[in-house]
Amino acid sequence: RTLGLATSDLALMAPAQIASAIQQRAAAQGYHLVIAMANATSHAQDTVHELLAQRVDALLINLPLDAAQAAQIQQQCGSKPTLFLDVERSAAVAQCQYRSTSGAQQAVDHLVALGHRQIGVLNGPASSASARARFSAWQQALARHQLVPDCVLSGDWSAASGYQALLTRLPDQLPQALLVANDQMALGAMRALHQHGVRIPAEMSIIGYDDTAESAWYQPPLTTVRQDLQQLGTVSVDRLLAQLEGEMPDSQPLETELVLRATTA
Ligand code: IPT
Repeated sequence: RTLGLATSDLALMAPAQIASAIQQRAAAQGYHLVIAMANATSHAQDTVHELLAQRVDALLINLPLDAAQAAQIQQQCGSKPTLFLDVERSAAVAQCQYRSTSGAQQAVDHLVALGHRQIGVLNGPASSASARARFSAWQQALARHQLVPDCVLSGDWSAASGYQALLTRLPDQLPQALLVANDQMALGAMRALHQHGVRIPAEMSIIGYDDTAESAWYQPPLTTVRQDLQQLGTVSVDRLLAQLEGEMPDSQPLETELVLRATTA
């Protein structure tokens, strides 16, 4: 009784914490977990092949995929139950994902309520379905307040890329507030701002995305859109096991929550 997890780079905080939660839930339900990790150059199909070669009974796919790629992977897995964690919402495959719209709206409403009108965004990589979903959700949320992004930056999810992105705007081309697509890039952005003496939140507000375990320990503690990664692990294993029992897949989105800490004012 073995489950397989194909995952994005575990050097990133969110995928690592999701994998940890999945492993815990699988063990609690009496399943062994095999992990195959993709890297920057590998193809999703090769990562999935590694799992299939180890005769797993069902697969969790936490790789960024568009709808067509997901359909290919689904086909590659044949009759084995599969569940996708990072895929275009429109894909015709079983999914376990956070809703991207509500958290973006809450974050934008919070900044607007604080009086901010110049709101910038720091996107994740364009190759990622979830990064694209977050960006379009922010745009829609801003449009409801007759706003467009004041500046559009992007990174590759790493803290280093968040740091580099902010350097392109420092010292004085900064928005009043910045929506960042994940907490790690927010960490790097904050480092660049500290280096230039920009006070957070007095001179610039920041909202991250994920609420990984470290985010409450940033200086100042990070306000962020929380995806409960422990819950994601639990629910994804339970949904996959239900499929193994022959139930119809449940692809209901999970709900995010804005966690107010100390980086917005
Ligand atoms: C997504 C994280 O939100 C982001 O921070 C980054 O780590 C990315 O994964 C890596 O692929 S969470 C994913 C389940 C959409």
